[in-house]
Amino acid sequence: MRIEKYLEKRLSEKGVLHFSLIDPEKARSMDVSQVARALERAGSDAILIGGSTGVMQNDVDMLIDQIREACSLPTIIFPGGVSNISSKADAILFMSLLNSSNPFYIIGAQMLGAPIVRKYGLEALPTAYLIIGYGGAAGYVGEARPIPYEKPELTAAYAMAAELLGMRYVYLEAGSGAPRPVPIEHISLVRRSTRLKIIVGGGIRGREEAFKAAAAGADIVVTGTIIEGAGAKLSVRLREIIGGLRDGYRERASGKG
Ligand code: 1GP
Repeated sequence: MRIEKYLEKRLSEKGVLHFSLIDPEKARSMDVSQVARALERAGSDAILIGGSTGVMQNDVDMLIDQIREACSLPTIIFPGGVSNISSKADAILFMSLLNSSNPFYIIGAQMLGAPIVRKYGLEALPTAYLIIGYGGAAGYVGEARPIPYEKPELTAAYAMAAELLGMRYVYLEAGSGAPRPVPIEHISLVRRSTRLKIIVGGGIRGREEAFKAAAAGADIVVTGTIIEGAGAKLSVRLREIIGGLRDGYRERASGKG
């Protein structure tokens, strides 16, 4: 429960958190140490590691070693499959892609992964993964039936089912690089309908999108693509996003969100 407690404590202090996603496949062309240091300096709260394609355990192990050397942020596996599980991480989002049309992504991969998670003693954060709209590679590979952007009630119904099944987190995913992030109506309706911790990601590139997600009720906002190719401007962009989150949370806490 170490990471779950860390997240709860940070949430009670800050109201909303920022996670950065590093895809091991894309990390090969990145200066990981520089990125990790920039993430910590800008005020990110944890690093998610995972990808839908081209990821072997060895890549994940090496990436985590590099991150550990450069910064002290916790590392959490965001698995695209069983090959993403690494003993070096602090925790894993133990996810079920609830709106997949293939039972493998709902419970099959989890059955294969559970003994490995146990063997490694990894902390599991039980998470419902829901693909909304665009979906990107995660939606395609996971054979999702993406929830239409204009149907927040379907997202809320899945989230309620997840809560009744005992999950504690819900990840609302528009897909990496989505042209449009998860609409705020989905976030606010899940917030009103459950007590799950709400993670939101996909297509969040700047202050405005971050502000809206936090104001609508996101507990954790994930950005991935912005670290690719941002170079020296990365810290500035991250600070804008994290500032947007803080202001969005203030708006929500003041009752206007
Ligand atoms: C993808 O939600 C994450 O799983 C991050 O998306 O790459 O669009 O920031 P972006």
